[in-house]
Amino acid sequence: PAQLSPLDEAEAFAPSNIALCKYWGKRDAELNLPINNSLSVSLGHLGTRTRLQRSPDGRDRVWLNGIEQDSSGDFAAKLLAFIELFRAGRVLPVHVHTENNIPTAAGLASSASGFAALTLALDKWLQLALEPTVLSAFARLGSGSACRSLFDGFVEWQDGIHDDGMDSHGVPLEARWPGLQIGLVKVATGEKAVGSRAGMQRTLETAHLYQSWPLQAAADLEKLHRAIETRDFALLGQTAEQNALSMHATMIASWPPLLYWQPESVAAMQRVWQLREQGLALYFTMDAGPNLKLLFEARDRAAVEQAFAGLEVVAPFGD
Ligand code: 2P0
Repeated sequence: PAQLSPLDEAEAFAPSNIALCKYWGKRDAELNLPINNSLSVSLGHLGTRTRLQRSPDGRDRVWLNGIEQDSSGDFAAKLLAFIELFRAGRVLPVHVHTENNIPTAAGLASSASGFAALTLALDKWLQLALEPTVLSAFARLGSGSACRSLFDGFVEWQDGIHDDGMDSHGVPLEARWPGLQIGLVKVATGEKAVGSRAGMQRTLETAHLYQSWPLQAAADLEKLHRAIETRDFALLGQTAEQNALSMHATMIASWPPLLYWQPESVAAMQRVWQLREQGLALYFTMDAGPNLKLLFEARDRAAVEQAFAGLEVVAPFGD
């Protein structure tokens, strides 16, 4: 719109999300259009709160967890470039306050909840009142997985067919799963050597194995929908775990090789397999990093917490 009427201040929250069927590979790197549909679960109260304030000093400034960020640094630059999509050249300096309540020990990405919260805050601040799916498509431009963080519960990111990407956004599923638990196993924190963006590009360009990935993802997506509809936890867990390992197989088959695992990651996987052999309904998923995210149900929480000391547990649909 030609006329934007910013409020003095606006604030929004968006949850982090964990994919059960992963997004890995883009058909358009500029618009973050994916090769395959993905399906995630949002993490309830864990995520990002963003407050936008009409700048009292005429400058764009950015704070992260109360600490002002260098405006030419990566974090602020990426965020301000995204805001510029909404300002479209108009002079509307802004102060951005971003707070993550994701436990730093959890090894969770914050770019998904960050761009989703920023998109929601921009919509409020500029009084745009856009549709949720339109906001989801916009959030995708900041970070692909952010389009899934616009919604609670299970969310499918549909890849879409249009070149402009406006049909590539999250779609929330109606089904809920009370008692579904996610346990965050911290193996290592700190910056990873190769981020997701560069990692998926490398896989696409160098791993022949990647050719099978879209087939894997399509089959897994169908299984996940069936698992969610019929509350079949074993099917959900198996599918998520195999999907994550299939994605990692394509990473490992890249050149130079992309191995996000640490010895402790493998030890934790083996512990999960051992517990499963002993009858525990426990599965894991992993993203572009060394940490595991355990999947289990509320009735097994005590047993899982006993096996993994210091586990951070999230119940996306409540206990
Ligand atoms: C996912 N990941 O589905 C997958 C699994 C990482 C591994 O979405 O380049 O930060 O900003 O679109 O969204 C992380 O990728 O990448 C991600 P960009 P993004 O959760």
